[in-house]
Amino acid sequence: MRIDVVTIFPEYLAPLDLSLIGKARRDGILDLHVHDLRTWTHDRHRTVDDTPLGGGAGMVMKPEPWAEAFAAVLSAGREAQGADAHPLIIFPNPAGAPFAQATAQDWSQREWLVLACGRYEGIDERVYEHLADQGHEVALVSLGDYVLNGGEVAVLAITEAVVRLIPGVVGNAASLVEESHSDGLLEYPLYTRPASWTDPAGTVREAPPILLSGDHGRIAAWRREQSRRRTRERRPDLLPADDEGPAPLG
Ligand code: 6GU
Repeated sequence: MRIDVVTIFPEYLAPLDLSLIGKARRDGILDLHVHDLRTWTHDRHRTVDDTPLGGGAGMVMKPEPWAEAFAAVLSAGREAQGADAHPLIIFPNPAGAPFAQATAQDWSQREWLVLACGRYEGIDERVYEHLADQGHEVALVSLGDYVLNGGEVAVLAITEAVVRLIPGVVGNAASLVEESHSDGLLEYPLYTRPASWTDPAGTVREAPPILLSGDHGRIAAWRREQSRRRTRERRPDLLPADDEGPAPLG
């Protein structure tokens, strides 16, 4: 997969050299290119923003540097990926559609993503219109209902969520099947040795005995019930409206 990131803070993306994403790059699974938007400015101050037309607080990103950036990045990408390569152009934006595990699954199968980091109040709306007119697929996505200062942190999150789903990036493919959100529920509680642990306050804490029983059928049933209970408590919005909850006693 090729990923291009356009930002005014290229240093913000330095963590993409680390850990699993860094390894995917070194292994040739991920071809990541980070670009400084100011490359495509032409004034002494390398200006990328201006005041909002119509008035109001804050600053808006000017369309010209973005249009030049996309022309250059898309042309270099086509050079590398082949003339018929089609990028998905992604704008992290608090006003976007929710980014979820299903989005990550979908995007992990694309050959080319272009992630464009807005800052300030946002990017001039005509940039999106221009890209759509050029026939490009454009997506605006949000990480959740809160506001970040720019798209960089969202790009770190989106890149990690997507790249770890590419075959060969996470060593044990089975761990991708069992984790939270992969089946629409939160993951069950996890335990490791020692089965009996005395915490620093002196309390003896036993792991659930069923996990030591060796009965894989009963363990799977227990985990499913734990997943459902945890999801009902923490994220009832994820459950079907008709979910019954635990059967009443007696
Ligand atoms: Cl994707 N961008 C920004 N700027 N703020 C956000 C966000 C994205 N998701 C939640 N807040």
